[in-house]
Amino acid sequence: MKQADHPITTPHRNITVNQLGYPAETAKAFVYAGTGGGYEIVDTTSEEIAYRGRTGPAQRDEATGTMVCRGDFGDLRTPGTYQIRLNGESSAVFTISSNPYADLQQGLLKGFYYFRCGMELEEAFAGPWKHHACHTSEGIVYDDPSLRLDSRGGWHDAGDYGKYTGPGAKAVADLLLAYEANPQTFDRPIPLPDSDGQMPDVLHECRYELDWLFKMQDPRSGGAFHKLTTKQFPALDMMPEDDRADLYFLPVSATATACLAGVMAMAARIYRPFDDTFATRCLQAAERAWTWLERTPPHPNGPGFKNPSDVSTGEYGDPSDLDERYWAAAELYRTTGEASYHEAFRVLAAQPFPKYELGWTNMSGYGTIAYLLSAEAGVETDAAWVTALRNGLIEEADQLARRCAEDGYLTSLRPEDYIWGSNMILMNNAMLLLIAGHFDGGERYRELALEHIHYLLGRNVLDFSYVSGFGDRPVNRLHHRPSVADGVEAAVPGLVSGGPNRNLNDDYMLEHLQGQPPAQCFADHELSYAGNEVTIYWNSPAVFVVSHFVK
Ligand code: G3I
Ligand code: 9MR
Ligand code: ZN
Repeated sequence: MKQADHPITTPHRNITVNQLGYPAETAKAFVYAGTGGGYEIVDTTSEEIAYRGRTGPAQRDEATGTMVCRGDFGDLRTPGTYQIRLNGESSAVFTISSNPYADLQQGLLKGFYYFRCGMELEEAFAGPWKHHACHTSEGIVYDDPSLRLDSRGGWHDAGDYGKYTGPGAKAVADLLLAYEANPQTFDRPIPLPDSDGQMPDVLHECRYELDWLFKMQDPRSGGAFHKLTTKQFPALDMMPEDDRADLYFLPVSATATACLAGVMAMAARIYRPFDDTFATRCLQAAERAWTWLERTPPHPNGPGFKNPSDVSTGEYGDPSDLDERYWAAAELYRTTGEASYHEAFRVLAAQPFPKYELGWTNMSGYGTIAYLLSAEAGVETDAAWVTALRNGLIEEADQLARRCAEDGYLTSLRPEDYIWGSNMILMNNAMLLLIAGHFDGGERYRELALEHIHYLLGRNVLDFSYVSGFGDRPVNRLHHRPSVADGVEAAVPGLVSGGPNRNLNDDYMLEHLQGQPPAQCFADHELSYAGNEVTIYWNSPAVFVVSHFVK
């Protein structure tokens, strides 16, 4: 494998910082895996000492299994380039500036362009990561092989080339919410081949996925096919255009159908000012999916979608469809104001399932957000439900805040949260904190959300920036087929790695990481799909979070 010859050359450091730097007017801290003491922060331009401080006391940190201490240097606000020195050790060189994450936001969004399927990625936009059009053939309908349908477009899910309805809906929902929350931060063109100077690029990018999601609606029933994939994963070193095995539309599932309804109803609202025809088409798709759901009894306890025995690509099984239905009802109500959706929402809200989750297994948080935003927008809502959901949201955020105070690296991840895709949990939690902050009006949650960005960009025990191409020690050997196969030394940039996974769910981890503490169960290696893969729905909450800190 070509990247094996190019291991990361920057050595691991014990003094860890956000490798991209810190916004000037915020709290700033580094974390040191060691016992600490007096430190200096050197201005690397003048070589003069800009700041002196002492770390706090060292404490044992459960998730990382190390003694850690923290140095707070929020008072240092002068824009510049700095390095921390402590006990003869040095940190990465980082900046303090007014707007340190503008390129990161653009890069994370550009990541979606690199996931695009069905079109050539031209050098003008893709640089060395260009490739030919892939997966352009019709897909075979699994439960009626005589039926073949247009399947082209959308984003690859991850390091594999499958395309899955639910995960796609989560990714679009995060990006659309990011745009709704901070539209001005999306003014700068990426640019994309579809940039037109009218509609922001984030909406062009989402439209690429939405255009594909239309194709996932079964023309026979209005339900949504669960996924579109080959029967098996292709080899790890295969470029997308060389993956020519038959593509199958796997059977309709309720979770996929509800996700399609939710995201289409959302899109109908957001695209309305830019493209009336497209918005109407989105709404029709959402309504048709909802009609399918009305005909189909919910399954609160499974079974949900199961791979047929001859299919081994991602299953994305989900025992309950109540949360996806809840999301769909909330979005349809927010967009149309029709009483029947409100009633459906209330019935679902009364069911005992968590209401604040943002993962593909539980999309309830999107429903809660939609309902609370409806109230804010003046759509008629139930005061009792608004109060209960708002209070519940704040309670969740308070719980996350308490965990941040207990963690050596200042995040809300508990030792048990370091599982497959822990960086999604990290970013989802930060997202929840920001949304709670929106409804609560305080600054505290926002500050905690920023600590999660610092972890993602290098202030973690492994001193990794978990975003390819960003920071001075980024992950580079991703489990991402194009990055493995394209012969380019640098991985496709702007992709969020899954992160540490204490369950060691792949052979590479089992062989190399036995006995490691949860937050150290990670290797930057392409064979480690349970730690170092990338997905659209790990990138998307990062876009949401980072957008809050871009000017
Ligand atoms: O829900 C349980 C939780 O209750 C339990 O405490 C925890 C502890 O182990 O596990 C949780 O389940 C995990 C589940 O994800 C939910 O997040 C499983 O352990 C874990 O194995 C499972 O991993 C998923 C993986 O597929 C395998 O099914 C990842 O989330 C999911 O992101 C990943 O998705 C793959 C696609 O199938 C194919 N494409 C690539 C993509 C990313 O790797
Ligand atoms: O590449 C696959 C990745 O996208 C999935 O997340 C992962 C788990 O389903 O599986 C990967 O494929 C591996 C397969 O499961 C086992 N044989 C090796 C494959 C990687 O080349
Ligand atoms: Zn493709």
